[in-house]
Amino acid sequence: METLTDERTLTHELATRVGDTVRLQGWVHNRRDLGGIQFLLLRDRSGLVQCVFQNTELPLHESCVAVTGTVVANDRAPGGVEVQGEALELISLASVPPPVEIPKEEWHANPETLLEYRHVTVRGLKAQAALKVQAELVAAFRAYLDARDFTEIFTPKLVAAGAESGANLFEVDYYGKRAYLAQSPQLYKQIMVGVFERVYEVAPVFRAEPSHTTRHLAEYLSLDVEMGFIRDEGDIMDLQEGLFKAMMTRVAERCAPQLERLEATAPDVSRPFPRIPLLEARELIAERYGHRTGGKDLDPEAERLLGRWAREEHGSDFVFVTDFPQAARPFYTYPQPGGELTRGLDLLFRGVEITSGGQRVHEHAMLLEELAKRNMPAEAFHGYLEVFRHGMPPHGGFAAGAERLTALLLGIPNVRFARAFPRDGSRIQP
Ligand code: AMO
Repeated sequence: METLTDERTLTHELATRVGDTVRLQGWVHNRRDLGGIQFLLLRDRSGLVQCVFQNTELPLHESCVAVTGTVVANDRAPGGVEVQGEALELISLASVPPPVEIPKEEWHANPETLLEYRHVTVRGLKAQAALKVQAELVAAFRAYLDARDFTEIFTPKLVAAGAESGANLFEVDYYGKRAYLAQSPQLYKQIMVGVFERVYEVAPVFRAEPSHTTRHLAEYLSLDVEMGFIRDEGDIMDLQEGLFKAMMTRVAERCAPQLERLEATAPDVSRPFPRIPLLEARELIAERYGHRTGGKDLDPEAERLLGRWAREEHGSDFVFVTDFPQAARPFYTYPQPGGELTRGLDLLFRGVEITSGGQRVHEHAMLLEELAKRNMPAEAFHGYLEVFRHGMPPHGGFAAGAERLTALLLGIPNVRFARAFPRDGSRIQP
């Protein structure tokens, strides 16, 4: 790899540099003073190394330093090598200790404190590992779709109407008029099918979620896909299955240190993802596990049990739930004949919903009917509706929340720790 600063060595290169004199730059991750001998645990973007000094005063945690020294093998040192420090340069001194001890970052123990000081605690190795895996997931998402002739799109986040249900919209004063923060790029990604046939978007969306849960954020990164000229929603499931398999495979290949840091294992994606209609899923859960769900959807416990069934019976951490009833889906979902069910579906990962999607209505008259059924005003969707009078192919798509996906993959108990600066009902800083 090309190095930007010639004389700088990264900690991950040290195993092959035993005997060399190197110059490292990074942060004081930890320090220990045993009288005449001092240990500085140096952190750079590639990892950690122990540097040993004599009669040297080490600066506060998180100070930026440069260490010049000799690389020596040491079985007892983390990583099997350490650096015998010869010179310590102070690049940027920390003037106060960190608000939380970064090496002791523990999400279960003190989540509120960690989030309050997130601008500093986000440097912790677990936080860093989670965000690195997320970046890799997003890169894999783009790579898979680019290779299949999808085009990345960029749609507005200030909108005149909500695309999903109205309840959780954030209102904005838009030049004296009422506007909203986009809940999803749904309507725009469909419109863009008329341009590119196959599109995707990676962008934040906003939901004024009323309840405080460990799986909901007020702002999250939505990974959106839409594809035209499909046969039916089966094509959308095939696409999702291929995509998620590719994303999981890439993380397994490229993120071994991060997975290890978080004691996580990438899922085995060698088997097909089972597909089960919602009503069948509800019966199965009632019969097999004695859990009966009310309402029109699956409750979190039902999702968890269905995830368990998929794992036990099909060796899969993923399962599609298909044929959702109309009452549980937005107006743009393609209805099945008879008026009860739709071609809307969810994908569950490890017992939690990770995507929603399906086939969409592409006929103008049918769209008007679906809006009317839900008592939604057609005027609010004027431009969108207009597009369906200009030739739209059968199409469908889906969206995943990047933080939820990252958290489930890594076993992170709270989705907030899968976003650098989470927003929720009680937090807008840092
Ligand atoms: P839906 O509203 O189900 O569907 O959202 C899709 C996926 O986004 C994630 N998600 C969230 N993640 C974090 N915090 C939240 N508050 C939150 N809400 C949702 C979940 C969910 O599965 N337009 C449709 C998608 C489509 O049909 O293409 C939509 O937005 O992972």
